[in-house]
Amino acid sequence: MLELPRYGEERLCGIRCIATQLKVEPPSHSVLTAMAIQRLDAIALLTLTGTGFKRKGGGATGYIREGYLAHLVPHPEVQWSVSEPLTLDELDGQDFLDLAESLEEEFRRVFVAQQVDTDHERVLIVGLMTDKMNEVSFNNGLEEVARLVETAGGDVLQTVRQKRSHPHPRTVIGAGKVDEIALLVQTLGVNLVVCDRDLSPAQIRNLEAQIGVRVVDRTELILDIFAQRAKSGAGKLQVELAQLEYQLPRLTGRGQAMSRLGGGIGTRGPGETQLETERRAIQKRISRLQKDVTQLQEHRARLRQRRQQQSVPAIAIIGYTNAGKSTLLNRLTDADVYAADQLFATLDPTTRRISIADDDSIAVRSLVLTDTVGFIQDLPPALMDAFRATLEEVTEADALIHLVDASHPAWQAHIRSVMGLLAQMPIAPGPILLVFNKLDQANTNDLELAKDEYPQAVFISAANNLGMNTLRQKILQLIDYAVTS
Ligand SMILES: Nc1nc2c(ncn2[C@@H]2O[C@H](COP(=O)(O)OP(=O)(O)OP(=O)(O)O)[C@@H](O)[C@H]2O)c(=O)[nH]1
Ligand SMILES: [Mg+2]
Repeated sequence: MLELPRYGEERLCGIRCIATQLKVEPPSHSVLTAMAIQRLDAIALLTLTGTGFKRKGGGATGYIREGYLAHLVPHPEVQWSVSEPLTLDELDGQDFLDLAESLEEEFRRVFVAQQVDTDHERVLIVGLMTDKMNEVSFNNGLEEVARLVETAGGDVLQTVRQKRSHPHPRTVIGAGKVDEIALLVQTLGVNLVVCDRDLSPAQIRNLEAQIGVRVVDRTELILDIFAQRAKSGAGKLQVELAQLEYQLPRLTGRGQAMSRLGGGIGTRGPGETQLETERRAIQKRISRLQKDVTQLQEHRARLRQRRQQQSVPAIAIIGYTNAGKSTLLNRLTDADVYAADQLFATLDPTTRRISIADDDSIAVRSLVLTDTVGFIQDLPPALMDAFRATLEEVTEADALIHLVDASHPAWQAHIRSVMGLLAQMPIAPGPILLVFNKLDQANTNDLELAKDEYPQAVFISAANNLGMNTLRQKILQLIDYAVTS
């Protein structure tokens, strides 16, 4: 298919296409799709009838008797309009300029209405289910991507799914699906496509070229949310490092396109020189930030050492994002940490001291409790590295509370993800107390299952103050165990 420059969703491309066919039949779906993707002004599909006579050159000629006229319409459900069969005279009598102008006028009105409607990104999510995945985890993953999009401030307009044995090397999804998406992008006014898996720089480039709007992968989406959330200096520092580490290997892709554009004298086009400069600048900034993060790590280590000298046991609350970690810290201490029904509400760790009275003796024990950044499945490696200072709070704690949202349909997968990420950390964490939260919202079957599978676990509702005394006593046992073991 011919690649034409794109004119945006309020314009047509200024080209009318005439095609011929041998049978009298309306334009096929693929012809109409091509018209929509290229935003052609109109297509006239002419039917050649009669065998005609053989010309010297060989090709048969025929007579044009009738044809169809098709053009786009600014309506999300209809997309295009196809005429009844028209005679050649009728087709000839069409004022195409007038048609294109009035259509553009209508497109513009719809486009402006969409823009006024929302200043959020209008997002289409693409999910690929390969042989390795099962339906449930695939759908949970897609739902999570949708929540991430909403958290980042986008509106999910539609989700497109495809099953393939393995990802297409150039475009992840198959060519037909790419066309379908390109069409949906046009008709729905989508301005961002988000893929549920990580993409190579080349895949992003190919998809963007064929779909015509920006394409991002899951990691870029998560990094974007982190960038929005980072409030403290340390948070911003770690996010910037993660973003640059993600971008650096991806610069090559854009660089090739740039050097092709450059085409200057000699082997290095201006684009390439610029790319080199850009890469060096990024590398320099990365080393600078790495040093800052190392300093931050040392600073945190000194704070922890001081605590250890005072022999105050430290417990970190960890868990999947949105499990209720901050709500729990607020409930147990007088902290006022931001807690909200959002993914990655917390980026910066908050540490608070609490005292717990032991039910069995009159003693009161002091300890410090730290709330940390939430985990997510397949946490991007760039984030794992950049957030090492924050994550060290986890590995350096004397013990962990692993909080699980028992009301989430994927709670079992969440537990596996968190345990998997813990296993990747350079230092093995201390003993872990498993705590199921949102008892008030969880269904009975899930609670039964959780009790069966994890008989040692504690069940609470941090928001509704349920099971908190049991939890406090379990925390005391946990620190006794951690300190003596
Ligand atoms: N129904 C119910 N909701 C709860 C409970 N505990 C927390 N929540 C809600 O769950 C949402 C997430 O709570 P947070 O405390 O922000 O969760 P978090 O684990 O700190 O999340 P991140 O910082 O985003 O990783 C909030 O809307 C809380 O009000 C509970 O016991 N029951
Ligand atoms: Mg939080």
